[in-house]
Amino acid sequence: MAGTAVLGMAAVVSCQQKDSKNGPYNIVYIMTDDHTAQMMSCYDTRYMETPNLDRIAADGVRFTNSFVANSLSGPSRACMLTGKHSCANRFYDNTTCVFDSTQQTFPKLLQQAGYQTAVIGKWHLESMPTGFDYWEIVPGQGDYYNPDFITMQNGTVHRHGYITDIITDDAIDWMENGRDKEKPFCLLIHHKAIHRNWMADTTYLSLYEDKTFPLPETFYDDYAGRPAAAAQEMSIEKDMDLIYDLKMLAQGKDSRLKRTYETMLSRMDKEQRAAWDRFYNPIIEDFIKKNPQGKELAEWKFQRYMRDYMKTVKSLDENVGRVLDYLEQEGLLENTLVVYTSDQGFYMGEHGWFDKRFMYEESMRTPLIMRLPDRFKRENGLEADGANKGKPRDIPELVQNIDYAPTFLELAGAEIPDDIQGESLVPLLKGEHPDTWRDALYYHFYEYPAEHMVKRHYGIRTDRYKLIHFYNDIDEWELFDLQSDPQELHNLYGQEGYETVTEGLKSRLLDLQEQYDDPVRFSPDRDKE
Ligand code: SGN
Ligand code: CA
Repeated sequence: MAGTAVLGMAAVVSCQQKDSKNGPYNIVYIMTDDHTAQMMSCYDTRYMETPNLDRIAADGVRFTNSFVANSLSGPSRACMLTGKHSCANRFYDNTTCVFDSTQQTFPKLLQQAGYQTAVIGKWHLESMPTGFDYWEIVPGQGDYYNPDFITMQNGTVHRHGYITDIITDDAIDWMENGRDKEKPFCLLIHHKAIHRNWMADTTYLSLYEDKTFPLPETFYDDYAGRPAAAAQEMSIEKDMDLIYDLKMLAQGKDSRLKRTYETMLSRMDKEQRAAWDRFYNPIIEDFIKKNPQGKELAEWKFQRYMRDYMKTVKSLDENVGRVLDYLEQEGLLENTLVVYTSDQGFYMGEHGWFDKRFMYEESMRTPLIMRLPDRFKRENGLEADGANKGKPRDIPELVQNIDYAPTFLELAGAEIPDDIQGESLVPLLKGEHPDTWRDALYYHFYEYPAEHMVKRHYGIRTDRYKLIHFYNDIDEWELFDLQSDPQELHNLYGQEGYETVTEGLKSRLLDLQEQYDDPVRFSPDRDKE
């Protein structure tokens, strides 16, 4: 220990040479699972405060029209890594696909450009990560309590604690001790939270219990004119499991997912389990006493769902705060882009649902906020004046998760290969609004038949309209005017007066299917018959 002071001095000196403030930008990309914009106060103030996420937006930008290409974990991650739609990266669904890890991804291209790359947390692509100098991932969906991690040597290590804390600890540890500080870095922090079944850290179990949330206006949607919406199995009322999802272990009836929940509980140590039971047991007793039925039960489930989800977000927000504090303390904010997004959006009771998958707004949308490097802001004349300080700058253009890869490559000064289908967001980050920016987004969801029974569909979303085609064991079109019907309740397809709009959208849809080379296309001729 005697040499610590001397070593400390040396570290200060060499630190000044390292982590160059003028070199290529670092990227810290934080992606959560199933965290929807409704549950972030920088997007929506109705439900909960997320002060640390709001810090990211306040020092940067908030994309107000950010979407995914295929609203499901693995596919979304594959789109993000490759900058390509599912049809091009060939990871269509969570259940049958294995990511071809030999294909081009942005981490590999960043490595070639001299970056150190790392991914920590949920991976969910079946094959092992490639293109990373360091990785540690959770198997499959991972566990909230005392999770296992697969490490680079393919060994499984068991860790004690709550997953959101552990992922953050390891991410900070890699930035501090694991990386080569002479090189720019790109760190992907992939949280398991807020994925089902929303198991909160015991520290936060008591939060939000005094709150009662208004039911979303569409909670009792009857799905009239939308048969695919009617066929789903993701209803809070019918499909949300009392034991597994809402933790009512001994409420009398058994359930399909009881065993899964018990396995999760069995991972807890004595103290964690005691805190868990202390909190949930009185709620179980009260539930048994009240024995709600029908609408009362549906609404009881909604309230519990909201609370558990929010508690899980709370840990996430706190841990994002820790990452921001670390970057600030180390002087890294000068030269580091911090991105926060989710693998897709989520239903918080809208249409009566939980889960995602559909091309309808709540799940196709995904939050996207970025804290811009201080140097980037200075160099692009983006420093907020007094009045705007602390407020995010909104970017309204239509953006999609295939855009992240080219954005990071451009920021790194690397070339963007021609086969990347996304567009770099850098011009938008600089405050430009190019006339040539895309006017429509393409979407394609494949995982059917499968859990939640959301039928296969593809579609197009413009600023104003959405046209969806459900196919496979159904052949149904839906058209929504998002301006007059933002909740997507009134299917206008085939209605008088919408012929021209429909024709135009179909033709643009076909253009997009050609542009992205999607072999699944509708036949315009057959459809005219
Ligand atoms: C699990 C969940 C589903 C969820 C999928 C996909 N069921 O299978 O509710 O839709 O993951 O989610 S569970 O009983 O295992 O919790 S994704 O975000 O990974 O795509
Ligand atoms: Ca997800």
